[in-house]
Amino acid sequence: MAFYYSEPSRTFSEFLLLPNLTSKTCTPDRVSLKTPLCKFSRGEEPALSLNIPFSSAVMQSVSDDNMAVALARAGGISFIFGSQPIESQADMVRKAKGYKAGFVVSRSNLTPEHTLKDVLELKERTGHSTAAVTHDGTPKGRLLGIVTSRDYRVSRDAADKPVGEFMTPFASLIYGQSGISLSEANDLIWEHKLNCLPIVDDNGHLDYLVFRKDYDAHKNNPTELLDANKSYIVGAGINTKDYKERVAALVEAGVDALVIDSSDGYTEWQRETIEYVKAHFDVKIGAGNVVDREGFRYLVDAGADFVKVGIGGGSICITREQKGIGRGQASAVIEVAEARQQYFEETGIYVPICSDGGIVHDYHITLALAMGADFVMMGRYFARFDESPTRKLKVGNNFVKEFWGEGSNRARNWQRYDTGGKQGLVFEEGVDSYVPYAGGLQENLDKTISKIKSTMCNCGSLTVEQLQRTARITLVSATSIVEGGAHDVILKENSLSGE
Ligand code: RVP
Repeated sequence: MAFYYSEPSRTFSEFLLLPNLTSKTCTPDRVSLKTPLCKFSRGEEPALSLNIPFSSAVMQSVSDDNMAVALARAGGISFIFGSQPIESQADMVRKAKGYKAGFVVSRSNLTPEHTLKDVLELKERTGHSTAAVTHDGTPKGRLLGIVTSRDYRVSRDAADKPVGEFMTPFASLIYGQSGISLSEANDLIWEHKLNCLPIVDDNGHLDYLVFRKDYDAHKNNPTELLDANKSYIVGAGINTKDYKERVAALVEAGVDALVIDSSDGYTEWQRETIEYVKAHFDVKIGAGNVVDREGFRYLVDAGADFVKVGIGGGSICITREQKGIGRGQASAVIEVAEARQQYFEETGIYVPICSDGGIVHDYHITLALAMGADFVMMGRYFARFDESPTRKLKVGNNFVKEFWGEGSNRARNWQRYDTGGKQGLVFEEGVDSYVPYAGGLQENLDKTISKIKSTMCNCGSLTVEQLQRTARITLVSATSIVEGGAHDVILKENSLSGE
């Protein structure tokens, strides 16, 4: 006979936190959001931790190299999408790992033969007011000069005036030699009152640009997530089909952590993949997704470094409607967290869990942590930002960004869903959609993080671990949810709503 759970499966919106005593020393500026990414033994430090409990989803419309850099700069991790050819995914990892905080590969480049018209078009297209002039117009070509808006007067100069005639030529440029440190570059910037310092190699080829504003940003990012070589920590998604070649290429590109990306991780294919990766490579590997203790235990026994939780809760996911499998995200996290605790008591090994999908409001993140998640993974949340890889469009009067599921026809990520056959996607498990455009990642994260820290203080917790241990959580009735929003008043325009 089938097994029936006595409790319905629940979502985050059905729960609230109760305050615990807040001591006078429990203030948001003292809260640490540091959290383990990979398993560790009692009394030891995890080999990899996050400085904020955020990861971005393994999705084409969310996590590329650009997102990886932006999120690692803030202290979290991106798992670069795996539904692309092995070489292009490895290239993205390489780019993100090669990105030296503060040193950027020039993204606006010209040759001396380009014209003022080209400069203006480039500026319009990219928003960059500094362009490098190289012999071949590539970011690593021989540096011939720099063009900024101080080099031309649109009202006076002819549109067809060649760049070579008005750029600041190499001979007059202050530049740094490849290999200098960020603080040496900064000294040059200050000494010579520059906005941008080109970094040039021994052959006169452009290596990087260092911008004054980026240096300030670097100083303002005390939580950035760096490896021992001061490169950003970068993750990548893999599947259970081409993992032998893919993992080799990703490890070679410098990836720090892998995750097997699948809608259902409780499978022998995942066990085989984990065992193979553990036997052949020195790299961390998470697995999932699961929604119960059996799934968790199976992946941990196979050797997973962390386990991802959630089936069917993603904003673009229609797995539950299409196939009738899944579980309310809160119930899934609660049960897997219990299994993790039991495993820890039995073995002394702590396996972090990641709540993946279904975060709608910022407070859902705090709830997920309180229920035992060590970090969350989000797609929709990050898709809204400038740093996501998709187009920003105007629909009606609003700006939106594109966002599509890995199980949609658009992504064609059949490895994520298939169950062993070679038939590909027969039906969709995800939709193609828009999300409201929300601006830059950092400013949005700052707001979300302030809310999490503030709630943690209400709960008397200065760390994620303390929140997990001491949180008191209550179910809410459908009618009391109404009580929680603004009610029985006439709202003025521009009143707070949303997130
Ligand atoms: P959300 O944050 O609610 O947008 O959810 C993102 C998660 O949804 C992903 O991390 C992944 O687990 C899941 N996903 C991605 N594509 C699809 C799909 O097409 N069904 N689901």
